[in-house]
Amino acid sequence: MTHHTPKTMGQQFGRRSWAEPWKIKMVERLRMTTREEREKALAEAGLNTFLLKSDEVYIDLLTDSGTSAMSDEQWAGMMLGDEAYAGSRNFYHLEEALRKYYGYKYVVPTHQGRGAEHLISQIAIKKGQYVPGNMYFTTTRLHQELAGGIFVDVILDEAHDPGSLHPFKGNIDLAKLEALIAREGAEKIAYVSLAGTVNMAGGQPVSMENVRELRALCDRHGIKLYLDATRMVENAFFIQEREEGYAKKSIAEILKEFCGFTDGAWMSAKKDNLVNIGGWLAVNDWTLFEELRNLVVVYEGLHTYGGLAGRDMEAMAIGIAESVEDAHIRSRIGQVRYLGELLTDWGIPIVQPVGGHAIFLNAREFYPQLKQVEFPAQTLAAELYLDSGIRSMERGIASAGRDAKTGDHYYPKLELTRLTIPRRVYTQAHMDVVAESVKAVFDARGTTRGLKMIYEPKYLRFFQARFERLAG
Ligand code: P61
Repeated sequence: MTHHTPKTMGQQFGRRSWAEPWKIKMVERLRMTTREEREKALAEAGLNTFLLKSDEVYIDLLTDSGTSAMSDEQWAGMMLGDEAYAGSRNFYHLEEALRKYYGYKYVVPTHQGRGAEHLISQIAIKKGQYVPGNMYFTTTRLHQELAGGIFVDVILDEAHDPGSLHPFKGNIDLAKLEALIAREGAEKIAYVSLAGTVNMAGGQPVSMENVRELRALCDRHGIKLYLDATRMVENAFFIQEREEGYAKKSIAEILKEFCGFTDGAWMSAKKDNLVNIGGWLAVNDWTLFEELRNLVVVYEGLHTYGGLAGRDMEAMAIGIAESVEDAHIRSRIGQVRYLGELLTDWGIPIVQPVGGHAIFLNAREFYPQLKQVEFPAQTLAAELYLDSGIRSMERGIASAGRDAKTGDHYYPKLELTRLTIPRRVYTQAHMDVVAESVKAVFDARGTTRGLKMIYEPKYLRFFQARFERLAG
């Protein structure tokens, strides 16, 4: 037997090891399944991972949304819920945290991100106006369209190329935006919809330079700039790491500086903010705030709870403070990167550079034998589940939906399967299991067949669609 020298992770990668800045106080047991059980479960779910029961899943990488582990302090905060209908003290804690860390003046809580998207879209978009943004997000674009807006993608071309190593693939292409304004006129632009990081591009960041220049451009034309701040703390990490002049600034400082260039933000607090439910809208303009807090009463609840319990707002206020700690965000993104490094080293096609919240497998390269209408990314999600019980999410043609005018599918350049990492939930050993399962599916890719959609809902079809395997 040859002698094997074990190596720590840091040694393998030529650096000192990092570890999570927390320890585990409570655990949730996982259920393992047999291949036969998974075959049956997947068939019942119409080969759609959204329709699986979570009891049928081993490692759940469907999403990082609402799936984070809260800290003991957040749980303690849940016991301090002030469930008054109006003026709950937890709302004021939340408002204070948002003012301190994001810097906006006025805050409206909502039940989750899309509640906030609905409100801002209804108020800030007039029918027929354009809403330029750095790549679409499913719910964001839908709410903009439901309000009569026309979404226009003005992200850098590099964002649509899974192989481009541009450090800020989330940036807006200012020339594309200028061209749109020149063509349509500034009054036809509702606002610029900026997301940091960009989920559908692979969790790719926006640079401080880009938002600074974007602000100046918007000011020149009198256009408002609103931010989807859902993963803006993760975005701040990439600025600290990659942008000149930011290495010594804290995540909290970077976050506040970035938000300072925008007129307001909406948030799915289920991501960065480390809670299981919640969202918010925050703006600097009093008149806009008055309209928002009036509309929130119609759709969510009074403006001091917005569809949330007092305890939810308390957990969010505490989660916001925890989320901007440098050690937290370094270990969070470090874990995602660890998985990415393994897969990259094994020659498995993923979106590069690795983003903040997930690894995005490039299903087009995985299955070159499949046409896009045969749902390569959905196929890959199904195969991964069958192999190991790992649940991932399709982010390709099924997610993109249909063009309302032509009725045809949108054909996104990116055909991806997302392995989304919940915050503070899984260990490095889980990442090893995931990596090995992806490799097993990759090794068997030659004989894999595609899918056809046999049931298609009208809105956000990917959530409830059903599929069948194409005959061989
Ligand atoms: C996700 F399959 N994201 O990534 P809400 N903005 C951004 C998000 O990532 C986001 C929302 C707004 C989810 C959940 C989800 O097609 C899907 O709190 C950048 O989910 O309402 C949510 O926030 C909306 C999964 C949403 C999907 C839509 O997993």
